[in-house]
Parts: sequence; C-alpha cells; structure tokens
Amino acid sequence: LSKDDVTVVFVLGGPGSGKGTQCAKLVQDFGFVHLSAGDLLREEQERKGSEFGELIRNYIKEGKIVPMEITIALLEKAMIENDSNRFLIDGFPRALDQALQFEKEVVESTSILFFDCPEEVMLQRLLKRGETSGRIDDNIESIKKRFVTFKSTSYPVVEHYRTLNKVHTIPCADDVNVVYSKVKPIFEEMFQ
Ligand code: UP5
Ligand code: MG
Repeated sequence: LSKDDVTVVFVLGGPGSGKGTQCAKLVQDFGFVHLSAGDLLREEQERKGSEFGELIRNYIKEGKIVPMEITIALLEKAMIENDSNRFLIDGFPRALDQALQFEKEVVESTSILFFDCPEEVMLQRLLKRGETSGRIDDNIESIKKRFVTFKSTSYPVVEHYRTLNKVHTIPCADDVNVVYSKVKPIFEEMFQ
C-alpha cells in the first residue's frame, strides 16, 4: 500500500482514554473505516481454531503487548478486505518497533491523534465499563498493568511522532461531545 493511495491515522491514548468512542464519531462524519487493534485481537482470540487464542488471552489479561507479527497481520488483512482508502487505526502501534515495522511493511501513517487523559479519569471509566463489558482486562489488577505498559512502552510512540510534527493532542477528560468538538475541526482541516 502507498501513502498516496491510503490514508492512515493512528489513534493513540491510554486505556479508557476514549479512542473507540471518538473513532465511532469520526466514522460517521468522515467515512473512515475504524480498525481497533484490540478488537481484532479479541476476535482472533475467540475464533475457533486460532493458534494464537490462548496467547492473546494471556497477554491481554496481563496488559502486555501481543507480539507484533500477530497484530500487524490482522491489521493488514482487515485493510485489504475493507474496500476503503481511509483508516483509523485505534490502539496501535503500542511500541516504537511496531510503528517502524508497520510503516515499513504496510503503509506510512498520515497523522496521529493522541488522547491525553489523567489516569484517575481513565481508571474510573474502565471500572465502570467493567461492570458490564465482560472484558477480561477491565478489572483493577489488569488496569494497573495496562497503565504501566502504556507509560513505559506505548507513550514513547507518541513522542516519536511528535518529533516528526505529526501529532494532534486532544485533552479528553471532558464529556464525549466536548472532546469530539476538538477532534472534528482537526479532521475537517485535514480531510475535507
Ligand atoms: N467514555 C469514553 N469517552 C468518554 C468521555 N469523554 N466521558 C465519559 N466517558 C467516556 O472508552 C472507555 C470507556 O469510557 C467506555 O465505557 C466509554 O463509554 C467511556 P473507550 O472509547 O472504549 O476508550 P478506549 O481508549 O478505546 O479504551 P480501551 O479500553 O479500548 O483501550 P485500551 O487501549 O486499553 O484497549 P485495546 O482494546 O486497545 O487493547 C487491549 C489490550 O489488547 C492491550 O492492553 C494489549 O494487551 C492488547 N493489544 C496489543 O497487544 N496490541 C495492540 O496493538 C492492541 C492491543
Ligand atoms: Mg478501545
């Protein structure tokens, strides 16, 4: 795939920062296809006959990053299957080597959205969602591990792209619609 033909926006931010929620709104207004790396991994984990099911489950529960060969293969497959040229890639890359590998193997990113959120806010959102989500990582032990991984390994991806001037940072502790009112103009400017 070439950057001239395919637009990829990486949507990054800590666990519970609202990546999925904001992507759903962008899909409606801007016709992007939303690919959540976490959702793709959860689907693969549940797929009968998957050789990675058990591994993915363990990594997610421990808040660890699944080996990138698996995630990149799932993303690449989803991009090829989707007949679109605009993708929001949500929750990936989660480590610098993943960013470099994806851009080498699949396509270079156009832009990065970074949802910046205090941990306390993310914690409350995830605990609340955990009452009904059924996600094996929406419990206090897993959430704490996810925060550690985000700070140590995933946040450096944002810093990397900042040096390339590709990052749009959005504070996201406010209501969903207030956050979106900051995201929308960025997309209008870039993609309309
Ligand atoms: N909510 C959202 N916005 C709100 C707002 N403004 N005000 C009030 N409430 C708000 O939102 C989370 C919750 O908060 C929801 O209940 C929502 O209604 C509410 P959501 O939009 O789901 O936030 P999001 O940032 O998408 O949170 P998520 O939990 O999905 O983030 P994670 O990054 O933790 O999860 P992900 O699914 O991306 O990854 C899960 C695991 O998969 C990782 O920990 C890792 O083990 C593995 N993984 C990989 O190994 N590699 C990858 O590339 C991707 C994932
Ligand atoms: Mg999500």
